[in-house]
Amino acid sequence: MKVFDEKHIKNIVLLGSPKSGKTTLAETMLFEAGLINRRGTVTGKNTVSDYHEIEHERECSIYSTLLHTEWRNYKINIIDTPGLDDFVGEVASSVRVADTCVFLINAQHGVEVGTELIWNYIDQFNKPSMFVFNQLDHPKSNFEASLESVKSQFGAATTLMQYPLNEGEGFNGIIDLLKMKYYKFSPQGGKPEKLPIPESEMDKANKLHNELVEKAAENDENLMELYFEKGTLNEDEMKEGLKIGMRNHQVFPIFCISAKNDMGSGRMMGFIDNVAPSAIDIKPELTVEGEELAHSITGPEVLFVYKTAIEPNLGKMSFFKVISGQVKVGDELINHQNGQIERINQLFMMDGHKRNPINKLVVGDLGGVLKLKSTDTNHTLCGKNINVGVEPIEFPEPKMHMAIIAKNSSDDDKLGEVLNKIHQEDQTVTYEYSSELKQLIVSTQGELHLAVVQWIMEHVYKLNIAFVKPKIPYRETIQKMVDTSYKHKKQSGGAGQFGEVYMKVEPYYEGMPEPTGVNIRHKDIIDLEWGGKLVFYNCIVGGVIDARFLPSIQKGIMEKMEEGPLTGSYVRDVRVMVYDGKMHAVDSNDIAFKIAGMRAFKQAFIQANPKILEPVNELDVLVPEELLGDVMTDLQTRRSTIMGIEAKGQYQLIKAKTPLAELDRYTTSLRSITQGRASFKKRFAEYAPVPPNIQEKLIHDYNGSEN
Ligand SMILES: Nc1nc2c(ncn2[C@@H]2O[C@H](COP(=O)(O)OP(=O)(O)O)[C@@H](O)[C@H]2O)c(=O)[nH]1
Ligand SMILES: [Mg+2]
Repeated sequence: MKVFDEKHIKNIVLLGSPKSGKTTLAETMLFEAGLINRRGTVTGKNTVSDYHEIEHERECSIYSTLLHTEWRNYKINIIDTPGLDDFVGEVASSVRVADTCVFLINAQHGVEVGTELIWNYIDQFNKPSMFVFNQLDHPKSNFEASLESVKSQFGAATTLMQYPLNEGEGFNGIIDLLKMKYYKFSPQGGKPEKLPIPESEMDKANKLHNELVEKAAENDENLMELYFEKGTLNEDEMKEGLKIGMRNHQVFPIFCISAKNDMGSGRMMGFIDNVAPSAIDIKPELTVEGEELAHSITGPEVLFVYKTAIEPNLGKMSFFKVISGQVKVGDELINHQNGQIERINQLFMMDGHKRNPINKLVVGDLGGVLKLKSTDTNHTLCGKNINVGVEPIEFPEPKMHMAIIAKNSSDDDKLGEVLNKIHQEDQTVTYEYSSELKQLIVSTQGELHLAVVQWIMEHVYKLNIAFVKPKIPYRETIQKMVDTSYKHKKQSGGAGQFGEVYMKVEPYYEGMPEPTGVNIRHKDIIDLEWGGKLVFYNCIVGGVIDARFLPSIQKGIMEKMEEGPLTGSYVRDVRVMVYDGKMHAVDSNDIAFKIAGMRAFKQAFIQANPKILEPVNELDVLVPEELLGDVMTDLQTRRSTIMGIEAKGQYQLIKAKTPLAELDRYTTSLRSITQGRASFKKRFAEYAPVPPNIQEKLIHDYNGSEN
């Protein structure tokens, strides 16, 4: 395999809504370059990019795939991504290592669902970007309307480079505004004829060409001067201006193609070769140490692992970008995160599942390496004389949580191990054992993502599993003060037990005054692991209970607080004053006082108007204006309190507080109410009392389950 030098490597990522044609375009780009001699199709389950069995089953991309093509002495690395927002983790990692984002717009629909979500990742890094209008051959293609939607969403930086001729079923032409040529395709597509622009298009083409010249001049003072002098710019000068504009995230060029009919991708690749920035043209990489690391061939050797795949029968494949220097077979590198030494036994250029061995890769290039022992996604590998960590990829927060159970209990132990492997491959799948809920909780981006996890567990790891709704971590507390006492006395056989306590139990709140009417001897403030406090006062007068028994009483209370009297949930925010009692010279001991403390507390708690509290989340729901009503109605059925609504461009931002118990499958239902046009964020806000009818039901269910 040929080694390309750093000036001749371009890294692009294909982004866009599902079914816009990313995978088809990737296939076409390989075919155009002669790297494959037959084009596969997504439905034919034979594309280079969608090679996983689950992708064949679902006929869509689920994983990001690294491929490459070669166009006029340049190597273009292509990362094809899934469009569904359940798999946005793959977008996050791919955008991170790409140098140009190629955003596909389905010309049938214009800007679609989930676009903002993807765009946020581009914007975050100000990545050079271009738009490609695909499916111009489709009978429903509407270039003008799609263009309008792109302009209104992405603003003045969108820059028309081409427009289509004979859009729709007879699509066969592109007017190129940079070259001022008419590209005419035969019905089979492929290499077009380059013709003069037809007379009938001249006015329009001239006008748009002039706009393009201005756009190219805008980004650089010298070009601006040149433009004022000459009244125009030549092609090279325009390319220079566009390149600067792209690098500064101020020009988003627009191209026209039909990926399916193999029309226009060659011209687009030519532009990527000549104008799109390569890794060495873009800003230095930031390290976690806060330093800049230049993308330089003579710099120290630094690799950044952006993706990990665990292939059955093959082992772990790590995908990396050469951030600086060059990597060769046989190199020994140090993992910045854990100090382990990794040897590069083989290096690959990747085309889907096809591995092309290569001896070295230079700065900017993307590649794969097999069987690294201690290296995961987001790790940095460093050569001698340097030890830096590249700023990690920030993966999105999980949106959906489910408890996982093995159908066969002998598989219980394997669950964690397999989930760990799945997490290595996809960091947006997380899992955690909740000792509170006594459930293993798996978190994903949505229902489809969860279905993929289930598929992998069953098909790859042969584990039969089910997902069930996680329990809600309720809390219990009280609402009034109760004064109570309990005598624990046991005299059957042997040594007896005796302990008697008097206590006041009341709700605790931050900043409340010290209790009155008691004699405070000692105060303990306990920050409970599960939130809230227990404040415990020893108010014993005249030594009626030995000080050494007070910790036992407190322990008894704590034990009850760990398993609340109403539903077995944790108790929080109570204050207890132990102010009287009795002990027995022989029969009193720690256990007796622990039991007395526990029972007195339980008795008081039940009389103190106890309340079940539920976790409430703060929701930010971003929704297109016309769907506001539907989303609000749905939120209201979920017992939400609407805190406010703000306008955000064409969107409305609803801020609400919603009980966690009501957020079951919210991702899915919001998607179906809005056809995926809304997004949301949630975070824990507070614990709040549940309504009386729900309290009754919870207590009833708990008592039922106890019997
Ligand atoms: N008419 C037409 N269909 C296309 C074009 N590109 C892709 N498609 C079809 O759109 C569907 C989705 O394509 P795919 O490449 O899987 O889209 P992706 O989800 O963006 O990767 C497939 O059935 C393709 O055949 C195109 O240029 N024109
Ligand atoms: Mg795809």
